[in-house]
Amino acid sequence: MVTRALFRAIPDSFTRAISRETPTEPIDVAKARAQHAAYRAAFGDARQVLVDADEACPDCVFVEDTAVVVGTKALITRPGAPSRQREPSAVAAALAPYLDLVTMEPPATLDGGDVMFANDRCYVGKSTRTNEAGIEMLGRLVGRERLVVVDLPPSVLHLKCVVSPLEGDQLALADESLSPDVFPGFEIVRIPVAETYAANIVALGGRLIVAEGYPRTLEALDRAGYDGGDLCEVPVSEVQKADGSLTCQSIRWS
Ligand code: CIR
Repeated sequence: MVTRALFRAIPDSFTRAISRETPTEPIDVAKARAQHAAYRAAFGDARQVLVDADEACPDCVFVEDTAVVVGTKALITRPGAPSRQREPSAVAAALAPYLDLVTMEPPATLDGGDVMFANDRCYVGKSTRTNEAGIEMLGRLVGRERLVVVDLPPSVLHLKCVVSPLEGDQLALADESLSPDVFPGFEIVRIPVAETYAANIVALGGRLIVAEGYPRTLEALDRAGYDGGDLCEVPVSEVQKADGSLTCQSIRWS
């Protein structure tokens, strides 16, 4: 159950956010802010913490990468992209009234987008952003016996770009990304490869926030037991231009 969520406002400098491919259309910051407001509205009753934007941090809206909540603690990360390593300090200050902070030190790097809690396990992607030392530090916090390390190909930015937890023991997994064998004991909801982007879903305890414009994903979720009333579609065109999606725009805890 998500009862609190932290978000960060979008700076004007968002037009310079990291992107692996130059978007065909530049980012429209006003539209990005309207889409961010729609995303926040989808959290309904959750108590929201909003951190100010920082113009020196074009990617600061992607707060998920800066902290991982583990019970009553928050691991303040050291993001793998050097241009993002100034982001966590303001997030840490905003989380401090609610959670005990543990701060990651160099040479560790870890992006929260590589961390997925599902049932009693903690999956972590070893990626271009998350290194061995970062995984080691996460393991100390969550307990090594719970940790499952997943090697990601360089084409996958973060673990949760291709898999995300739904309700109970269900996972949404993009076809042709990772083997379902990596996730024994879970019911896999298959997301068609053409809609891989939509495998990133926020589960809020009964309701799902999904990316707008992915009809076959909605069909897959319908077959898995989610009807229209359980789903909240939000627009994502502008964060998508910066390789962002849904989970990355919030830090959620209860
Ligand atoms: C980056 O490349 O770091 C950002 N432009 C996008 C980060 C998205 N984060 C996530 O999916 N967890």
